[in-house]
Amino acid sequence: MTEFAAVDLGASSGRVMVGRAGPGELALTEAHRFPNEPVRAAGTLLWDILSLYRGVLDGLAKAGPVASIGIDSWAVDYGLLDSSGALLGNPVHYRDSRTDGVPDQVARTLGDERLYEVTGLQKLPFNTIYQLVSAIGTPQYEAAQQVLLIPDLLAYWLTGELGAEYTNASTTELVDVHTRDWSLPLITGVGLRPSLFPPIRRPGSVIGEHSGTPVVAVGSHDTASAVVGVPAEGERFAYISCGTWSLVGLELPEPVLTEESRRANFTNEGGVDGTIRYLRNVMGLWPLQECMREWGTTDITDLLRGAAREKALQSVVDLDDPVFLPPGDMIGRLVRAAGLQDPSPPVITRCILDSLALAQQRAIEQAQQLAGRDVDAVHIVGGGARNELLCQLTADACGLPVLAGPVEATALGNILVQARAAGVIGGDLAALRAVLRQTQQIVRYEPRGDASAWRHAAKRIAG
Ligand code: LFR
Repeated sequence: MTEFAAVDLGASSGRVMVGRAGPGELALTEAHRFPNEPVRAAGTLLWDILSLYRGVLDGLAKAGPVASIGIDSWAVDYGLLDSSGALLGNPVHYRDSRTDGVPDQVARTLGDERLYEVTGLQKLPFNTIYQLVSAIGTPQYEAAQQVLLIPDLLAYWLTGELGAEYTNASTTELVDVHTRDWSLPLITGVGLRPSLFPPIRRPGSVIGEHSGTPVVAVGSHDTASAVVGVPAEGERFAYISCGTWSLVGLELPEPVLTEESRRANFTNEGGVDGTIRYLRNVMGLWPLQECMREWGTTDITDLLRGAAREKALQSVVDLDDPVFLPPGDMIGRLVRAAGLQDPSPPVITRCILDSLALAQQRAIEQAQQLAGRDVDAVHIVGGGARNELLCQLTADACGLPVLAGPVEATALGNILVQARAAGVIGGDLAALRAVLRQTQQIVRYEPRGDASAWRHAAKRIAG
């Protein structure tokens, strides 16, 4: 068995995991976990990137000797480097409000239809394109020589090598989904400098070395690694990578770029091995995390027990509403949107979970229609796979079996791509997923009752 280190940075914590892999074998242990606490300074919400890098270095030291290192994180955010390679300020958090109004401004220049034709990306206010356009004219932007997405920035600090890993670059809304490379017409069309963007690198390629250990490009977008980590058999499956976000969709060989798909705001993000991650961002567990922060509790078990005792579908909200995107006063926003009379923690938790199951069901149904592919099962991976109530409600809402696990799909996807690059495990994505099915615990939830109550609830929201 060979050991690999996966650096996995999430919105609320970072981890360095050690994966042991061999033919038919795959096991993970956590070497180090550290908090990821954004900081608001002078009115801007920032990532504390040096504290994250400190966590990565400490974690790699604790992990000990490994065959290689792979890094993944959330998407879209970046650091700017000056001509000496120094970082120009802290990366800004995608939930910061600096892009307010920018998507409409860019749409007026380029047109949303053209943007979708070229990139296939869903329009999210925080896509890199909008963040960069909002930075044009600032001293930082004017001094910048390179833009590096978060995992590429960390890889640069570890190895001294510049590059842009493809799956994550695909989330910028500046990559052409046809050529799978930077779109120069779009970059210049919005007034950005093409020289800012380093060459694209593919998952599985060697980036460089850190203290003699190879650093290997993986699906550096955490969701791309999570999709590798979905233990599905065949093609007829939907996945939900459920954590702070729920990324809900299908794996396809080609993008879907129809007008209906654009209107439904489905994205065609780049996956490992040239696949397309056809999905939509659903608000995920973020609203619950924010409420828990306001309630001052970290005990989700107790909340879920209370929520399970509440009557189903009493109040639902449209979790796709961008009103829930920024941090702060989440309870107030939910109470107002749902018209809750009794905003106790169990009632609010149940409202969030019912609404999330409903939003997930809607995305799965739409993805099937838009892509013309039916599914037989829904895989839930990531932290949400631990949430039994959410898994059951999702099965009920979809009228399909839910297969929950692994919780650590992202780190496992990261390790699998490294293990394959090292020649320790062979094969295509199907072969990698077969290893997951042999080695990881997966829990099956059958749908209960008929889904009509869910359809009525969906109408309540739409109406
Ligand atoms: C999940 C994720 C999503 C992306 C969001 C913001 O962690 O990477 O895929 O849309 O974070 O980057």
